[in-house]
Amino acid sequence: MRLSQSFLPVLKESPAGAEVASHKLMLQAGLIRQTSSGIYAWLPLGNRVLRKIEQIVREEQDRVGQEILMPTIQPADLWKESGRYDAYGPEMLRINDRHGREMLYGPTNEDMVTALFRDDVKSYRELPRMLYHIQWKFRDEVRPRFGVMRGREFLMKDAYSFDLDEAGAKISYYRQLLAYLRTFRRMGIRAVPMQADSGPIGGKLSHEFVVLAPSGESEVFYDGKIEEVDLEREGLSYDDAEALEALFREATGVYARTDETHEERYWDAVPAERQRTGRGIEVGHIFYFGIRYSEAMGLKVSGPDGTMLVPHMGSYGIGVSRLVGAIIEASHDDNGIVWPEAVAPYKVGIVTMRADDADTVAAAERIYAALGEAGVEALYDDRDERGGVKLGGMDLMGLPWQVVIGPRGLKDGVVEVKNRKSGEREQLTIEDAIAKLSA
Ligand code: P5A
Repeated sequence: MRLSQSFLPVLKESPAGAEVASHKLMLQAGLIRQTSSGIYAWLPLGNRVLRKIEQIVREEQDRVGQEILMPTIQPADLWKESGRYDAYGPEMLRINDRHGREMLYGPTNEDMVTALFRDDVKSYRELPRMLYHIQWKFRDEVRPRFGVMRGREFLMKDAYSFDLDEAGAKISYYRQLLAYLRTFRRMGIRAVPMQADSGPIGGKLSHEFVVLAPSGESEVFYDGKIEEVDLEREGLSYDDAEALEALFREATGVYARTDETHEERYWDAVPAERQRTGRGIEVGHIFYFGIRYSEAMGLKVSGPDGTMLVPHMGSYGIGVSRLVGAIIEASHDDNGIVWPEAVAPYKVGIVTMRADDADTVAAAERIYAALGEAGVEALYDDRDERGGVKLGGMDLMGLPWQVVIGPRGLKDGVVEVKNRKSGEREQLTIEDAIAKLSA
């Protein structure tokens, strides 16, 4: 993409009113704009990151479940059936349609998915199942803040599992645990599973996935031993129930809690030299709540001997839009964002130091075309701007690689390739630069 043809409104000054680095950087680098309190429009750069995160989530969820798409608007009746319409409170955006029917903008989908499943599934042979979707949610948060990290409208991946009994439901829970650990690792971050409260979703087994960052909303307490646990278990099959349970025990057996569940008596048992405290951002949350919704909504299937069974369920959320902010919190420096390559909006930024020098422009065009042919996503700053301004913009946007082209280097037949994260610079011939960045 050529910057001269992009909608990429970069702010010169750090925006006022943003409290945390990610919110500031997302506004300054032109990823988002607020349209009302807690509601944001995603501009091209932000949208590309959001879609990359979404795609990683999708690929990992496809290994354990099937994708569906439920609507954002739901009938209130479903929530009355499950018995939580009144209990949910003012966080729910309630709407009346033109016929006066009560509707709502979904804050989550347990009720709807239970009804969908109930209407079509009749036999134990059709279980277990795992369904997920990636859809916008609305929660009228009392204090929307930190940009997309606590928004009112936000993109969530929510999965729902249906099993014949508690033992089966636990395996579904362990599968999602592993899928989550792999998902976050692919995005270049490490999220620690922490024991959680289940809140308005309900149930007795629940874990949050927390990315450590000083600006996080929750205080966290954990045993440093978790850093040594191999959480992603390469090669572990989702069909190996025993190994999944072993992973669950190891990953959740180490003390790791937020301020909501922290208990001094267990904390005191962690050796002092291993006690770690800090702050964290919740990027995912998983729940096992048994027959809470299936029983209330009349979901049952016939068992092998003809008796009726009430399926055990769980739900599993990932804050897709929150992750954009969380990744920035975990990966930025004084000059701007430092995107992990897997979620970067473009892999390479191309900068001409002198847009009025024909050789510089020719070299840049050649690199841009070659990268395009190799399928490498590049953002080419072809504007007639001062070189320094362009370099500052590139650092701010945080693309993993920069190719800087100017008359001085070209005289010696080289361009500069810079790694945004390490700051390392290499002088390479045009061909070598193309080869390196296409690898
Ligand atoms: C699990 C899936 C649920 O809603 N029902 C379906 C369960 N869980 S949750 O913890 O309430 O939300 C799941 C994840 O969504 C993100 N999230 C938010 N992101 C941005 N702004 C918000 N206001 C917001 N609220 C929740 C979090 O990442 C959370 O873990």
